[in-house]
Amino acid sequence: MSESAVITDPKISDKVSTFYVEDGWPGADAVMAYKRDGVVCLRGAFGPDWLAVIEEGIDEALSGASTNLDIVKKKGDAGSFSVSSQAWRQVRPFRRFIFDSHIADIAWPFLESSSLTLFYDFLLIKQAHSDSAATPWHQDHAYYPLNGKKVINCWTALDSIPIETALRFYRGSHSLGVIHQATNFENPAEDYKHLRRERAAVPNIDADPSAEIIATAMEPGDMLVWNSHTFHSAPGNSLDRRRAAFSVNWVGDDVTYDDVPALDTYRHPELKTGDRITCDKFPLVRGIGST
Ligand SMILES: O=C(O)CCC(=O)C(=O)O
Repeated sequence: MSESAVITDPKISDKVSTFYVEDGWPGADAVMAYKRDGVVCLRGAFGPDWLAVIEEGIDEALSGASTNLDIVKKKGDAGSFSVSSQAWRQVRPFRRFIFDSHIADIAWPFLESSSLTLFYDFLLIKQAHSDSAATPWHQDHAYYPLNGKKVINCWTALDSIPIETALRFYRGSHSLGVIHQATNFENPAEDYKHLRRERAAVPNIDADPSAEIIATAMEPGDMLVWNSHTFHSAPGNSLDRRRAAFSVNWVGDDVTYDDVPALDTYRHPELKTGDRITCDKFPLVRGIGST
């Protein structure tokens, strides 16, 4: 696909509500749009200085500092994609960004919570022509051993992301009140490792005429904020350049632990069902302690 390609799927509209740094945010209008749609975009959330800190972190993470790093090249693709999570404890620049930038101040109002707890960070790099590295429809919450609704993903674009490689959201799906099964990203035809069979399978969102799919092009430093119940997906990277993002995931005061099988990133051996999750691994960053 060339860089001038446009989305041909008429189902996808450029309707993610967008707010600008000059407006001072997140204001009440941004929080209201997030509550209605389950996602908003904050333009220019981070400038070149903070983006440089993240890039420093990426260099460290990819040179061995991140102990939870996967680099995958799908069959037939020229480029690989890399994911790393919970790297903040090993990667100092990621720690700086999470604790010293204004990201917590932006995130906290969306949760309408007395506290803001760091859940984990996530680095996603789709190298040029990782064409098959598509992200299937999923709800982040399907992977979490958590109960509660105050869980958000703050996803900062590190590259220009035209709409054809942008994340897609099922508008308002956070309000459906159902967590579906987790999808196996590596092979969506196979069951996810920690599949919860009692949950409903992910519906065919692309074929559902009532599902409104929204997306938006992004520039470096723009940040999406979405709820962990919101369905989203993304195509592979068919461009001739990198498409990377760094996300920070936060929880608020209605969230408790659910002691079920899940990836180690999201679990803590000492937490029991019903516990608040705030601890060394999931530290309190704003507000009143909840342990
Ligand atoms: O950017 C992508 O392809 C997927 C990102 C995503 O789904 C996530 O961070 O939860």
